[in-house]
Amino acid sequence: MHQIRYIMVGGFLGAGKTTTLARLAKHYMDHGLNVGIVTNDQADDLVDTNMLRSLGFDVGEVAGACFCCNFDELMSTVQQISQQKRPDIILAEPVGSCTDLVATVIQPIKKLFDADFVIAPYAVILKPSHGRRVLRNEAGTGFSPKAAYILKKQIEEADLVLINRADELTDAQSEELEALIHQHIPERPVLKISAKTGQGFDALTEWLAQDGDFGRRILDIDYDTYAEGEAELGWLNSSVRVISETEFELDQLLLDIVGRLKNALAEQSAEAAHLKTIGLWEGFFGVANLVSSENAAELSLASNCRVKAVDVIVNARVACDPKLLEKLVTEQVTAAGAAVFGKVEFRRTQSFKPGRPVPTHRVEAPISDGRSSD
Ligand SMILES: Nc1nc2c(ncn2[C@@H]2O[C@H](COP(=O)(O)OP(=O)(O)OP(=O)(O)O)[C@@H](O)[C@H]2O)c(=O)[nH]1
Ligand SMILES: [Mg+2]
Repeated sequence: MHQIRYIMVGGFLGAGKTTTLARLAKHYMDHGLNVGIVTNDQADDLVDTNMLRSLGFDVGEVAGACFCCNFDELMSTVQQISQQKRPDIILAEPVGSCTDLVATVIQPIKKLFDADFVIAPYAVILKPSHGRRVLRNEAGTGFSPKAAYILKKQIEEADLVLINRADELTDAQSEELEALIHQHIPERPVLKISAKTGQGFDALTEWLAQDGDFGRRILDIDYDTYAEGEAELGWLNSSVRVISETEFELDQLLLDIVGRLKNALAEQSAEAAHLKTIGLWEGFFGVANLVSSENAAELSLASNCRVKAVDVIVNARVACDPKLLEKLVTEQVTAAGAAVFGKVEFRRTQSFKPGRPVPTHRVEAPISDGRSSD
């Protein structure tokens, strides 16, 4: 009987989940496998979905609530993907402020859909910038201890922790991160990867191909702290059209939006967990990001094109009040549009604090699927 391998990759906002999944999807497709990707967010207008579709992948989206709170939609999205071509692999990206995914997603799949899926090892990405500050228990992480709690819980439930951005880390820095992880969760397997360059991906795909009883580390978690930590993040998804009488560089506009927002947030001492923006026009697309106050704004995918109009989606997750976030995004996107002599039409903006997570299912003790691991 054909079972789908369910590969979920977790990790904090901006850790590199989408970049990792895109690389994994390409790897599996190059090996002749059918791959479906499921993205997730608290609202719609997702940079990730648009980016992955623009890259040519088969993507389903669960928008409006996280996987754990909308488990049925996760399963029906997988079914929809399966209607065209039955996937060999489903790659799932949970919301970066979510945790307790073993108890609320993986274990319920084992319990309710055991015949349909094989669960791959649950890999969680550690984001070096915020990961280092949180695991050092530094004051001034940019996040409150409650938001930092989420990042810690995320790695606690992992079968495998991935230290991403190895391309940027010195040996001493990645050794420090590994030591910090092991202080927090002794003896947990750790892999150093770069989702950008592909470093460490042979080892990662070997890991993910293992059959075993994975996804069984059910957290001891305080939902009040988790909910309060998540609610400290301002969330904004906005879609905008910029129209100019003169041609402009699409990539420059995207970088300018993120760069201006970085400065505006710094003035308010508001830490960005992840700012991302995609610009789409007539089949062309570019993406720009900011993953923390200590990183620079960067163009992660270049369109290399000049346009007179572009549809822009901005997704911002920042430790600040959502009203302030909306004001800053409105001002800075308008200013970036004006810099290319453009008129900016805000089509739709959703800004809010994530609500308390109320999982559809929560399994209290791991279900054994008869396979052995560890
Ligand atoms: N240098 C470097 N940059 C990376 C690497 N992986 C991801 N990035 C960049 O980090 C940013 C965030 O990556 P994403 O893959 O969008 O992160 P994410 O975890 O999906 O973010 P959310 O969905 O918002 O939680 C992008 O600008 C990526 O290009 C890496 O290995 N090295
Ligand atoms: Mg993502």
